[in-house]
Amino acid sequence: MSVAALLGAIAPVGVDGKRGGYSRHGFDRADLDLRAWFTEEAGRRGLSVETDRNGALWAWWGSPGDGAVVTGSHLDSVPGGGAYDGPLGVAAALVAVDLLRDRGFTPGRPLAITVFPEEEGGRFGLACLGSRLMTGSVDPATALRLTDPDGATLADALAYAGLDPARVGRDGAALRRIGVFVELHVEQGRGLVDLGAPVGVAHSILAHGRWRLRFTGEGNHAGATLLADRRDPMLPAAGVVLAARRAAAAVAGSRATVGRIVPVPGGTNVIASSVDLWLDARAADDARTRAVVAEISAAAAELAEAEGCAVSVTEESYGDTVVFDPALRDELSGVLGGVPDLPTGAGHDAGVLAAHVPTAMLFVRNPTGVSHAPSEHATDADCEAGAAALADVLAHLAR
Ligand code: HGY
Ligand code: MN
Ligand code: MN
Ligand code: MN
Repeated sequence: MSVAALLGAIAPVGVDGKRGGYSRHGFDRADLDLRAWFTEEAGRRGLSVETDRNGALWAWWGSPGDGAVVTGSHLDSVPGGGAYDGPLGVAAALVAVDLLRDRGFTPGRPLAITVFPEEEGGRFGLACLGSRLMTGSVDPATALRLTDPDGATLADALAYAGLDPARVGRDGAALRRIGVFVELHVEQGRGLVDLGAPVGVAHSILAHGRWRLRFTGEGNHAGATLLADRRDPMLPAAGVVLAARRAAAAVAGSRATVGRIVPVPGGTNVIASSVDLWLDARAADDARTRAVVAEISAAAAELAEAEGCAVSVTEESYGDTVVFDPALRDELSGVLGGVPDLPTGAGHDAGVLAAHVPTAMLFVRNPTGVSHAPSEHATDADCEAGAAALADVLAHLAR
């Protein structure tokens, strides 16, 4: 079965009628359907599937064991996301197993495909939640208190998925099972397009984090309240959106984005009592990311004071720059005939695991360069080239 056919099975009609985002959340019905799809496809290939204490799926070729060659990615998406970010890595892994079987290859060490839950943080707000739990990069008690937009907690979601919330947290046994982890991912940018290459190796990941800014003012009537009598939190919130762009523009290579603003109560004829907005900030290193966020936080304080509002800034997640192991990068590039290595601005479970186990990433060309939107794309031919490259890498590592 081709990568495209596998992707077609799990990318139902998106928001605009095209192939687009699917499971916007971890551990809800849509996500459980995707997990069932993966389990069925893995079973078709004779892979035995287990779920670890943090909800990651592991599909084993042969018996589970320590020091395994592990590949995989995620199946959840962002609201209105594309059909490749995450699923391409999972589908390519399944096809790579097919290709290796066709070649008569038998792994010389345990080999597994993993699916990490809640990579996008689209439901509980913490990106790479599954891999952060596995590596102990997030405190379990803090994680279990995370709530989704409907007020359900992660503990509720885990229980709904048949898992014991009391068992989440750093999983040393799982980490010992990973001798090397290789994630294949659609490129989120135009690097490979500009290089004219279908496949590449990841060099590094930007430092990046998420901050919630909460502006608190006074809810009131949109018609009966004179302007002079207002303490409208929407004004400083709007100012921060512009301040974020200014702050990022002043630091080379950095990015700052406000993609989500939630006024409370959110009535058209109601002055909001509070406004939450989320800042996504990224830069080449920790110092620059922190500098951008400090600049934005200072602007937020000034803007809030000018409108008689209060503001709080809460860091919800953060990951420092990741530079993938140069020797492993070069080794895999060599296996693939010298494909280029390139940086990425996007975060990944591989970026979390890299601090704990030998880790690498393969990228597949994205002709649009767009991601986290329905126009994210990879041609069928490049998807197959990615799966073939992954098969070569897995055969090399599991020889
Ligand atoms: O947000 C990211 O960079 C990733 O796509 N989760
Ligand atoms: Mn993503
Ligand atoms: Mn991804
Ligand atoms: Mn009224």
